[in-house]
Amino acid sequence: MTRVQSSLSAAACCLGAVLVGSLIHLSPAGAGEPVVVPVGADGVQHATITLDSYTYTPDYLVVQVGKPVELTLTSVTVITPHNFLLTDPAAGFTIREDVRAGKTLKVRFTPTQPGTFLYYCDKKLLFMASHQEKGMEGRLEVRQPF
Ligand SMILES: [Cu+2]
Repeated sequence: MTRVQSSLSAAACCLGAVLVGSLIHLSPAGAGEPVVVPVGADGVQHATITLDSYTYTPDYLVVQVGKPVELTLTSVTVITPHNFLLTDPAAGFTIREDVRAGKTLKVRFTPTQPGTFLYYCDKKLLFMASHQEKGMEGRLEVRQPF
């Protein structure tokens, strides 16, 4: 093998590693362990979600129906803006909030029916995959009181 062929195959190898790496990054919503949100002394279910590029942590929350939920959304990015969409009017929430780089904000709602709902970021650059497609989504499971 000549030196040129050798470096070409090395480059192809690296490209393959990068592709495999990005495929592994695309995990389904709620791939993490479910986090059961406790009911605070104030009767509110408080949880914090960290936004990064391109993840929510945790990405699987479990709450009880009929009790208020307060989510603290904290972005740890330096530049990239993200958002948080969680919408199902019949289930008690219509949330669409921009969370700019480094910012924290709170959203509050009371889930009115059991089910599993997706939260996700729909930001995208022209011609690029959306943040959701890059893995930025999570699962909210609303259960009967437990
Ligand atoms: Cu995003």
